[in-house]
Amino acid sequence: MPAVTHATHPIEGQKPGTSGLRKKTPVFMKPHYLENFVQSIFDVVGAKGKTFVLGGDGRYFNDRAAQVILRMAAANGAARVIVGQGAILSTPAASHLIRLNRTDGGIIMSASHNPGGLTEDFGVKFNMPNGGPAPEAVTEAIFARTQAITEYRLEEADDIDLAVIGRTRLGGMTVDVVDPVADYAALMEGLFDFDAIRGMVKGGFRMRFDAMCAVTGPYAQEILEGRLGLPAGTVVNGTPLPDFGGHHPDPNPTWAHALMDEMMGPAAPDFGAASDGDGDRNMIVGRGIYVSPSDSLAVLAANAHLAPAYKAGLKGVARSMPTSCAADRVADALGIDKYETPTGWKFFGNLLDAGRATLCGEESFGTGSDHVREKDGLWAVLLWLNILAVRRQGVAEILRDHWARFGRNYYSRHDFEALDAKAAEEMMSRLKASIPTLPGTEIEGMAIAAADDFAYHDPVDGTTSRGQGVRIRFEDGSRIVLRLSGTGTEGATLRLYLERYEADPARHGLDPQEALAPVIRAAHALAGIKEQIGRDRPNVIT
Ligand code: VG1
Ligand code: CO
Repeated sequence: MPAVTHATHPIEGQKPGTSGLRKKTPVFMKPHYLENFVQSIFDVVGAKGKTFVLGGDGRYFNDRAAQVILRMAAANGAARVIVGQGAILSTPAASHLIRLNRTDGGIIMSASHNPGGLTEDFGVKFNMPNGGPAPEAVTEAIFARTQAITEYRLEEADDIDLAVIGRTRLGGMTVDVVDPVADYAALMEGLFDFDAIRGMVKGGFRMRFDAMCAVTGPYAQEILEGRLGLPAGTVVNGTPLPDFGGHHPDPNPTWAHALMDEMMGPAAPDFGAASDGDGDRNMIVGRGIYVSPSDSLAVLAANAHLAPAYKAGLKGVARSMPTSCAADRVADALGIDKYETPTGWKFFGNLLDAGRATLCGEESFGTGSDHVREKDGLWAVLLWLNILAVRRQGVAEILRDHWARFGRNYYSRHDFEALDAKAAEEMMSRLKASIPTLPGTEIEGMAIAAADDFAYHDPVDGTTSRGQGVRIRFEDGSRIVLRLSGTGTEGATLRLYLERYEADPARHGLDPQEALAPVIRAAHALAGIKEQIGRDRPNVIT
């Protein structure tokens, strides 16, 4: 059957954001839309004779998009595509398969934590041969290509049966349909002390894992219930659904409220966790205590040596700029390198490849290590379980010990969603213009020590990424960060990040919003949020 060349024309706005291209599903389903973006990827990275990995989080249109991408890969001369059964692969599992099979990269179909369905979101991103998201230079080149494209190639062929594991052919290309879970589960078993965790489970340890009807269900069932012996029913919402059961698959206290209610209630198990649409995020909750992602990164960094894979210690710890400085305190205490990168996992890739960082994390419920090149939700859960099993303590005890030793970085993120994009951009421009006048001034009784628009100089490849968010540091060490989201699909989203350090253990039990009240007031006054975007309250607080 022939490969056919179709004429096309550039489509507005196919610019990849923080992680790939995300749009409303009907936009992706428009004639030529998916095809243009995928052809642009192949035009930039080259397809002839290459091997790619393909999979997605199972959301609406995932199965159709997979068939189109396979036919395009074949028509562009790819030698082989490894695809997860049912076109399913979690983002970290895709990253692992790309590395394990030494492939030329992979295409992941996901809009991550954004809801799925015909009226919700879809997304596509390209990952490099190292398993990590394409760096800015590559996504810029892909975008430029979408603006100049005139044709795409598609193999005329029937659908491949992706429900059946095994090898088939599509035109001149080999298609290997693989078990999406097996290799990933084996990787996890090699990193952690499963015997110690099994022992803890035998001793009565109980947990709840909320897969939010998204991609991690099958992974969590196999690993937690299958290999670690946790009782059936430990994993809830474990079947991936095209609309995620109507859930917003974002593991935070707002969207995972059923899990939060259980963990704060009288019948709470020892440990609770949730993951997002594509399985790269995690939320950690102890009995009666929520662990902020920034604290989770710091605790994992301080205790990682208790797991077999990290027993030699960490080379360094990297965090995204808006993530709290709690991990920096651990790095300083351990005498290891620390890095501050822009938002988005793609910026960790070079540090991981160069062996300069072992652990990475973002405030947005993302943690990971050099075992893959993506953040990894289940990995974080398993590292926590390994630590709990070795320390024989509960989450609350571990967290309080951590704060007593390092101090507590009170932290919160306030999101203002679906804003008028122009108003939000104007607010940011005004704020940026005021940066030089800020140091040395006072706002709401707080003295500003420094302010900038964050620019990152990659220490490995020497590139610079500018305009990554406004940082304001106060004399008392408190911090405010403001940036616009790069993953939203409706208007603009303002993210306001707030942080305050507290050394005194007597003051470690405050409610974060109370502890941060002066910083919140200063942020609103400084940016003129109410006046500029017409909101005085965030929609989501994490
Ligand atoms: C958000 C988070 C960022 C994360 C990104 C992708 O980006 O803030 O930390 O890397 O989502 O996560 P933004 O630009 O909306 O702030 V996921 O789970 O979509 O792969
Ligand atoms: Co995600």
